[in-house]
Amino acid sequence: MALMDRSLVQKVIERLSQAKAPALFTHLRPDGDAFGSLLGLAHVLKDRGQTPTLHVEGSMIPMYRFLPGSDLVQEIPDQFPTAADAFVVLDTSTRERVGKKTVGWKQPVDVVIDHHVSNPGFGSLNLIVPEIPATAGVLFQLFTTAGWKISPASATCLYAGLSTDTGSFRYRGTNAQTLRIAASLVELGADPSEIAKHCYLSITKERYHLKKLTSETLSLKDNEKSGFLTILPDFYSKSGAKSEDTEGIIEEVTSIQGLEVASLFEFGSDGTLRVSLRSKGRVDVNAIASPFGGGGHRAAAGIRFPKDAEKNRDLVLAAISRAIADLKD
Ligand SMILES: [Mn+2]
Repeated sequence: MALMDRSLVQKVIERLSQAKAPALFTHLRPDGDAFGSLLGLAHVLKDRGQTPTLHVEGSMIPMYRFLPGSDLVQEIPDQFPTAADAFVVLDTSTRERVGKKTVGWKQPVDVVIDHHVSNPGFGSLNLIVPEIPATAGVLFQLFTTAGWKISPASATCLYAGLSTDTGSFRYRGTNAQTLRIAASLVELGADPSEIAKHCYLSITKERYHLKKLTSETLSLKDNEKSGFLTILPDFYSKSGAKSEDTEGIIEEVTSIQGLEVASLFEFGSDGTLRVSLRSKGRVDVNAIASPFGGGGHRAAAGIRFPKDAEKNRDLVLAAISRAIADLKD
């Protein structure tokens, strides 16, 4: 518990306890930690007699429907829900990433719970713990401190979040404490092999096809220390895949021997560009993303550009080249 400010944790516990009907949100293009944290918190609050509502831009992703309570997840409403008495945001590094519809809301964010080092703290209470590699892990520590019961359903959701955000406990940041949290969640009812089956061994053939098309675009540069992939707008019509199917494609490039940085450039049909960056750990990709208004972690970061896709792709590639040139072997 040394990692978390005790008085802040106490305030978060009090604020969450006070709410009869907290509205829980996470980031757009949600991943395993986003859904796992959202549902993990929802189960605990429901077990305490509260009635949380759960909101995600674009609603539930099929891959994560195995998570207990996934039918509770709703599309984000046009306005902040009138019956809600707390605005809680999980695993989301900026206010904008809560979702397009929410950006104009006057309702202030009450509680932010996150692990992104780049999070500026956009709530009244901000429990941001970069030392824990997943928001699900931050929630576990919070529940333990509060003495709140973690049901098998909640443990399953939190374990899924912790497992996916650490790349199955492989990424830098995974430490003894991470594994202790995982062990506790297993004791509380999470089934590692069952969760892994859903998170890692269940891709659709459309996703496989998108991955194949994207893999063929691989370009190695910087003396084969960096590599990038490109997704063109027509890859979706060719493969039948959806935008969430890009998750994980970049990891395979990162695994190439000798490679330090992998990037993926997704060109939208509307001129936008979405960039994903991954590092084996020597290069800080959060530092590459930040000057462009992006962010994330040392080993994984992202950037979004509303226009000038090709120009911005070249600028990011140049920044990667400079970061690699700065490495001392
Ligand atoms: Mn996360």
